[in-house]
Amino acid sequence: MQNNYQKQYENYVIRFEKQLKIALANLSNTPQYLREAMEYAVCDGGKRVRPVLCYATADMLGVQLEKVDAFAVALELIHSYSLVHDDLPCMDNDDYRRGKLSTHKKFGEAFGVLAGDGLLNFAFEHVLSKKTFTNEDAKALKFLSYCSGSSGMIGGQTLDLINEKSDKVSEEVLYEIYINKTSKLLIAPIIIASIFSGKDYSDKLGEFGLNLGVMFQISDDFMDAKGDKSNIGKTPGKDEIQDKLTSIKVFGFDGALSRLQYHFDKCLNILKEFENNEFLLEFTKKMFERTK
Ligand code: GRG
Repeated sequence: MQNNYQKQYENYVIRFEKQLKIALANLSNTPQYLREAMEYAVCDGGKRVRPVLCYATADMLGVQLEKVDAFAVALELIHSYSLVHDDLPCMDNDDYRRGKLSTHKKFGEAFGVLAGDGLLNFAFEHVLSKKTFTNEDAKALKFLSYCSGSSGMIGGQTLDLINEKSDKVSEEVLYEIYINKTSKLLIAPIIIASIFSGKDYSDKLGEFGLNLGVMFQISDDFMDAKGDKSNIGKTPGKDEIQDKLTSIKVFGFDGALSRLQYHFDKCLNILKEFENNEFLLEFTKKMFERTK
């Protein structure tokens, strides 16, 4: 499975990069400097986890990949915008992202803001430009707006900022932050793909995405604590230096590790209820193992 998995992951990424290139070629009337900043932020870097999740879920459920191509692109555009804004001095203030200078460091702060704004808007323009726009597309786009907006990722980032200086943050609040800031944009690709299957898998797959997202964020906390710049692509150890709100801070090292295991087990149990689950099982294992 190992080699098949890697090959399949690469195939999804190749497909995604092709779709991204086509999409970006349609960016019209965008000032050259802004366009360069947007392309810098979204091209050449990142694991492409959200597009891969979207394609893999589509494959698992027998959905034609063509149907989700535009969403795979939109998801990565939105994710990339969130990283650009997260790196700004008024947010996390990071000079490096994806192994290179963060967008505002390269293009200036104002253009970091504008490149993020441009990517976000272009994500919706791109999906709305699908040649045939079906009811499923509308439903999927509505879900994407919900997951990335103030009831999802932006809301989660808000709660994170509000609580980050607090001495004592409850388990409930930390989970609310992680579910919104991280899980929602991982639930989105899974549910979007499932919308095109014609069947309602939202309960089970929503639960899978939620647990995957929390697991992903806890493992990200471990990687910040233990990683080096070459493998995480950004400045390591910042969470502790900046006294950030993380699972390690709230639960301690062992507590965070046991929660990681708990969410991993939950993911596997849900996936086992599906046929053709091999890729997603391996994907989940890889996410879990990257912590070690
Ligand atoms: C600024 C609106 C706004 C939101 C920011 C995404 C985010 C919310 C903050 C970034 C910091 C962070 C820890 C986010 C949680 C999600 C996460 C682990 C992002 C990193 O995603 P990867 O690992 O990154 O998929 P690559 O670079 O591989 O795409």
